[in-house]
Amino acid sequence: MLKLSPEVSNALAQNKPVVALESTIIAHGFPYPENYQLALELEGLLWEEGVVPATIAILGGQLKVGLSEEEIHYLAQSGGVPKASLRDVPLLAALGLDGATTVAATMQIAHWAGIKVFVTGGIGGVHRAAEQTFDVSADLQALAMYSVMVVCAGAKSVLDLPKTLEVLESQGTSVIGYQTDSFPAFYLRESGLKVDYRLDGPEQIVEAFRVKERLGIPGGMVVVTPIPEEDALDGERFNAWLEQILGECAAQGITGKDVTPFILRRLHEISGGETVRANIALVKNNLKLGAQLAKAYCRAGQP
Ligand code: PSU
Ligand code: MN
Repeated sequence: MLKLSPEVSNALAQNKPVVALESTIIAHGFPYPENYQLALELEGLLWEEGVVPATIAILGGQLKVGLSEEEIHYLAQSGGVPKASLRDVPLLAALGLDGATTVAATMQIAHWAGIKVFVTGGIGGVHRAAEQTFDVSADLQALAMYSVMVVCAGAKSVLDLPKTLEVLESQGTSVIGYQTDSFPAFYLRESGLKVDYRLDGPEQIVEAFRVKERLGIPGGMVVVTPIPEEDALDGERFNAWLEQILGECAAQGITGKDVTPFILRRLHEISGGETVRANIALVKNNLKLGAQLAKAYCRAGQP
């Protein structure tokens, strides 16, 4: 069921750098056609860096690692490809269906394929009021299980960030700040929270990951890098938008896996595209670091 593209398969066989990308951000994270353009641009940027892109999705029940332009276009414009997290993977595969993989499912499939670096915008986590709803993203479960470095700009303050960091600590997931002491909040450079470890070079991060592998410690590592200064949003305005949208969520009874896509879409609408621009900027910034990590991992040889 695992279908690697020839490019990804050759790169992995020859110990060449590969970076995994998720498909929920294509299908549900951005409007069309920005999502399609972004997905292709990210792949292009990786190729320029000498890194093979492996965008991951479930198509016709196959766990695809490395997509064609047509497949990316299909995910971007369809609107109807369901968001696929851990619990969806076996069902979609068994039934021959399509799924746009979240961070959790992308990590799982990347791990099965042998890919060590995965770049996304922000991870899912513990939602606000989780003490009532129990809404905790399966992204955290995946981070506890699959040995992949996940490069992100932290997580949105849509989530309860202190609780998210607590869960990561409980389950033994290391959180590393790349050239930063702070845990960033996606559109904002600061969440007011700290990371436990700041590492300033990709080689150091890779070494920590390889030691984890050598010790046989399961699970991933979160590597955070803040959105570039010039692309960050203004905190006060963002918080006002967010409060409004969380109110709409409650009023319209939006729950479960619909929460994240709803918030993203409403943010894009209310901000007149500002959040889309910031989101694109931070993903590209994450991608640069991801490419460096993938190359450093290959240079280091067998763990
Ligand atoms: N956070 C974002 N943008 C996103 C997501 C999260 O800022 O697009 C997506 C990712 O695919 C993530 C998923 O894995 O939402 C988490 O959803 P849930 O909370 O339902 O697990
Ligand atoms: Mn959820």
